[in-house]
Amino acid sequence: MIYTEEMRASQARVEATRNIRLSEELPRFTAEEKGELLRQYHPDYHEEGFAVLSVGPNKGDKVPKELAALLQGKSRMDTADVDLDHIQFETDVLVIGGGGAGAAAAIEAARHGAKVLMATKLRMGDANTGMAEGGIQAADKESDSPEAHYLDAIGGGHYKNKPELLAELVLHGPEAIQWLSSLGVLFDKNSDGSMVTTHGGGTSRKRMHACGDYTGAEIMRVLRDEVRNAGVDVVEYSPAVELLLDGEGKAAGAVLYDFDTREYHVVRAKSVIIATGGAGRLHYQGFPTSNHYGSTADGLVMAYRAGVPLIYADAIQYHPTGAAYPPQIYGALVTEKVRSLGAMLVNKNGEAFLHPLETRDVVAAAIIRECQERDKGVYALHGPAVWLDTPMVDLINGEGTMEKRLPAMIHMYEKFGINIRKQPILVYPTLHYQNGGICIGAKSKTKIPGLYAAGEDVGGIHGTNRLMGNSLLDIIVFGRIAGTEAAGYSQTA
Ligand code: MEZ
Repeated sequence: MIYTEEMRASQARVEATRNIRLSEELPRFTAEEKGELLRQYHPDYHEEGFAVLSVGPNKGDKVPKELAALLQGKSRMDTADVDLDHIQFETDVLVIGGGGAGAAAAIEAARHGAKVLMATKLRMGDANTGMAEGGIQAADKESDSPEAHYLDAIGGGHYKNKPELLAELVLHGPEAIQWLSSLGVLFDKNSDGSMVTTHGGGTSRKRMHACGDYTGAEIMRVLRDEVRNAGVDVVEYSPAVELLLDGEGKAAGAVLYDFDTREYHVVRAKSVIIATGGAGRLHYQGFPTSNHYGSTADGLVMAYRAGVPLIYADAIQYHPTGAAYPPQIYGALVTEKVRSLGAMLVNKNGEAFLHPLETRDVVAAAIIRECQERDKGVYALHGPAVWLDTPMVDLINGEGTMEKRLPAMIHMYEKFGINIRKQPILVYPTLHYQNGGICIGAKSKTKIPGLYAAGEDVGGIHGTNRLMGNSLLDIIVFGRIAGTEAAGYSQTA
């Protein structure tokens, strides 16, 4: 590993001052300080990064300028090349997107007797779902409750969450874990057979259920098989480029673009579910991203063009700990679970500067602040950084904890000669999640009859700041609801 002299000296200081423990003693932020921190340092608040929409259902809304360009741009299909009378596929339910939400929706729609076609931009499973590491939240114990889950999430979301959506999310939490387990997801268990649960940022109870630090990959593995078992037809490398509405303004299908043949295909469907994920690969404000290559706001754009309002499109989540070094993994996710297990965020002088399990927006803002203050941050080739003191996980929880709980993290760094059990790592916020998105009601319905949406492309569930593990939960809860509802609608259409 090539360290600069400054990084080497800083790491030595971090190691020499490893006497801090995760405790209430650490700086916490009051509500006013949080607001101040956000206004001063959080990139969401760099006003120049946003454009004001002048057309469409949400006239006057602010959106990142990269997204505004897509929303206001031309259709991604050349209408002269599409013969709408030439229908290649006919189905009851069309699911657009092959991540966790799309898969859950397709499985449930098929189980309710619908003929289902899934169209994916890349391969089924190439999605942010597979990249979510640390866990899925669900309040399923006596010491916890959906009410506590609700309060944590609404506080974390700055009280902007749509109550009916959040209630749906937390009430279905335990059922979602049972459903995934019944399909074969191997959650971590204690020796007595109970689930291992941990804290995440902003959670008052231990309710994070995990499969090591590859929770999303394990969930996606199982869902991918189940989609096939359920008899869903899957068309890969065929992104939807435009929705089709009938003469009464109801959902009627979509136009797909086949990456292999470069032809357009018309799909006629009785109901349509948008589950295309987020927008991280638009690299808002030049940030690195933890997102997969397909996250380019496709669903937001299609829904908006069809007349569906978006909500909180300017609320973007920067995960506090993206890898800042080595450059080959710049922006890759360093799971919040590392902090849940006790690792501290430390500046170059070995000082801990906040409680590491504050909500994500606050932690990200505090890291940016630390890096902006002279002599506190470290410079790590591509930009500023602070240290995440990973060896503390084994120091606090015992030798072997990292091996057991963070195998994917160990592996990611091992490839570059970095042993995270022995050396702290450099981190900086990375563009992680689209908090806002398509407006839906509690049954995943959009304002267009027959059009449903689920997953990261939906807004309102998490307000303007999501808590860790609530996204893996929402893709299952709202994916399943969308599938059930769309199947029911298709039988009446
Ligand atoms: O919900 C997430 O974004 C998540 C589980 C991320 C992580 O840090 O592991």
